[in-house]
Amino acid sequence: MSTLFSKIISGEIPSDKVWEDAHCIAFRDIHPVAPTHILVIPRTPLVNVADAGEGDEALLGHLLRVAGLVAKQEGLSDFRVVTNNGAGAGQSVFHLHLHVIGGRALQWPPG
Ligand code: DGP
Repeated sequence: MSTLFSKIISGEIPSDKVWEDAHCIAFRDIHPVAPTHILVIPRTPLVNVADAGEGDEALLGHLLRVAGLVAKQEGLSDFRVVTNNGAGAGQSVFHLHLHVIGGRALQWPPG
C-alpha cells in the first residue's frame, strides 16, 4: 500500500532527513511531541510490526539500531523508541515507523 511516507522516500514530499541508507531513512516528525522527534522508516512499505514476516527480521533489527544511532547523533542518551500498531494504538500512517523521542523528561506509561 502506498502512503505519504512512500512519497517522502521518493522525495516527492520534502522532509528534514537525518539518516539515509540502503534499507531505511529517518526524518524529523512534522508534529514533534518533544525537542527531538524522529521517524525511522524502512524503504520497504511494511504496514506495521504485525505485517512483518520471518524474512523481515534483519530489517526490523536494523531499524532499531538506526533508532539508536540517530538518537546518539542528536546527542541523546535518554530517549524512547515506540511504534504504534493499528489505528486503535494511534497509528495514522500505515507504513511502519519507529518514533525516536527525546530531549525532555518522558512520562510512563504513555497514552
Ligand atoms: P503515527 O501516528 O504513529 O502513525 O505517526 C505518524 C507520524 O507521522 C505523526 O507523528 C506525524 C508524522 N507525519 C505525518 N505526516 C507527515 C509528513 O508529511 N511529514 C513528516 N515529517 N511527518 C509526518
